[in-house]
Amino acid sequence: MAIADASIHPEATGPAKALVEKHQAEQPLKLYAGWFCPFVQRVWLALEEKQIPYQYIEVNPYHKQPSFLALNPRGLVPTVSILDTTATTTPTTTTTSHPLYESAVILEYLEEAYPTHTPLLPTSPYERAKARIWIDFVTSRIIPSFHRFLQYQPSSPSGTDAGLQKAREDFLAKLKEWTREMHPTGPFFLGEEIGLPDLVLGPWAVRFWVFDEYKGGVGIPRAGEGGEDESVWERWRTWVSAVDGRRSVRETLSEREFYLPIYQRYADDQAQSELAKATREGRGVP
Ligand SMILES: N[C@@H](CCC(=O)N[C@@H](CS)C(=O)NCC(=O)O)C(=O)O
Repeated sequence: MAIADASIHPEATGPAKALVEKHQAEQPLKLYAGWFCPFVQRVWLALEEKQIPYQYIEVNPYHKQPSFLALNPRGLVPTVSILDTTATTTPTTTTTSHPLYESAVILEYLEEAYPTHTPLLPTSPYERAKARIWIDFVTSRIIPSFHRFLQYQPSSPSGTDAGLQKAREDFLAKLKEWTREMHPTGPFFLGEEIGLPDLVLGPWAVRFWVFDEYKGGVGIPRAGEGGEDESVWERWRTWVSAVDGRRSVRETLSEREFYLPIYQRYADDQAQSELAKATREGRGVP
């Protein structure tokens, strides 16, 4: 059955449209993507940062076509398909395409499969493991909290609703916890160079305007107004401005007006995506 989410704009616009157009030629690695999706943006950013050749293929994951479900039975974007030239599944086959899905898994795969491309994790096993704790924190803690806040339905439209304020405070507490783990000066999470922690949260950080639009503001204090948390928020602002100014981030974003109807449905708690349902049922990220 068609759901309202299925009526999203069919293609990328603005800067992302230009990038999509540059990545239409056939490549061994295909990115099945939705222009609007922050999980897709994670992988798209990694492909851009690592300069891995890829073919961009737009998919509307709310119309679950059998050909797409054959690649990813969960029917979610991002999904990638990789041409493995070494696989020999039958005596006569020398090349096979393999699908892969789940943004965090794809990011790890790209790190391992393209070792000579720009690394996005530290070299020391201990530092890599620590980075993974905070990568997981984004998916298991920050994003569910982002969605509880976004999908919260206030009992009054005034923005003073106590439940809304609690959702906001919970979200801000998680952001602070993450920020305290950053490299002291950065500007990125791990230091001077962009890395996977930045790529996993960046797509949400550049969408915080949705809280201004629908929920009375995200609540991050302005410079100098953070009180006893000022140094944490100062570090956060440094990080956001580095991420927000990054070429790969700018070029993978569409025009804001096309995100509006999508986020409006989340803000009204009407979205029927797996993520929206998981949030309603307290299940975190699907
Ligand atoms: N855990 C997945 C989540 C991906 C996801 O939820 N993608 C959304 C678009 S942003 C989707 O494909 N939704 C289709 C649906 O909910 O049916 C990942 O990290 O890749």
